[in-house]
Amino acid sequence: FLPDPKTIAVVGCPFSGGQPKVGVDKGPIHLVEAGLLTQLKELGWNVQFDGHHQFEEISTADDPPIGKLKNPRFVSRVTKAVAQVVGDHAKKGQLPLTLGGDHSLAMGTISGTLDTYPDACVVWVDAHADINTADSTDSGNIHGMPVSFLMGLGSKIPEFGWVKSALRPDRIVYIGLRDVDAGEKRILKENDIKAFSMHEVDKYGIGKVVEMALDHVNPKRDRPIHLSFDVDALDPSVAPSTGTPVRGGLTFREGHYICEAIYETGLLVALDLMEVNPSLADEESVKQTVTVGCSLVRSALGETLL
Ligand code: 6HN
Ligand code: MN
Ligand code: MN
Ligand code: MN
Repeated sequence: FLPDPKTIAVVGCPFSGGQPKVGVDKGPIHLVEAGLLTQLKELGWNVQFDGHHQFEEISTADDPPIGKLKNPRFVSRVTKAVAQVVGDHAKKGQLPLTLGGDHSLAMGTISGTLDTYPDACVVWVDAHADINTADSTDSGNIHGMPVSFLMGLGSKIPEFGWVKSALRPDRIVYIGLRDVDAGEKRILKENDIKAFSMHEVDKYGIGKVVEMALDHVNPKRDRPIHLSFDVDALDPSVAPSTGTPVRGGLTFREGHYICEAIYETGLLVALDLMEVNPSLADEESVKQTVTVGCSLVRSALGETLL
């Protein structure tokens, strides 16, 4: 889907409004400072980076909750801007690489992708399903809800009226789940959404799981793929610096295998790396998490082992 010369448009999103922990907004800065852009150039990509996006803050006083949703206006405004930026890059034939920031940003990135490629499918790699609705959420944190908003599930929030219900339930597949809220389990069942939890990763192995996942969302291997990778999909021993770590996650190799296998399809059109939080855990853990984040991105963009 991408014309030559192949160009990555890096969309740095220092944003944390979808969840309460400070620091996740520093994720993109650390990833870029660790040399990610140079590494991608070394893989043969043109890399375009116009600096990290600046989002005009809205003070909490001016952004009271709507129902249970926290920071709704701020999240809506930022994700809408991200949708525009990602969509613009994709329409130019570039591959948007969005560096988060918290996972509410995917409301923007996937909107941008679907606006450009209406038949795209999404591979969502995460410990969590991020499919709470405005009704089902316990935390009120919007990073736990982007998928339901993209599908138009739950009560409509006028503030998010710009989000089209463009994501079909059969066009997303999950890998790595292990902390899914009761309401989310119901939503997954009701909408017949395919998910490979850690149980299936253990049972079948990651190679088979990725094959089955792609068979579900992309049976003829002809649809563009958006990969949204939450670093908390990895086990906390591999990626400790993240806001909602859950034990029992993907190994270093399982995470990388997913990225490599998706690159191999030749169908990747957009990539998110989310939830790297350099303020959580000690310095060594931060370095480890940032380093693994960079290497996941490289694997998804063509780095091979041989
Ligand atoms: N993430 N299910 C929980 C919630 O608050 O709705 C956790 C969400 C985590 C979101 O990691 O991107
Ligand atoms: Mn840009
Ligand atoms: Mn997530
Ligand atoms: Mn997560």
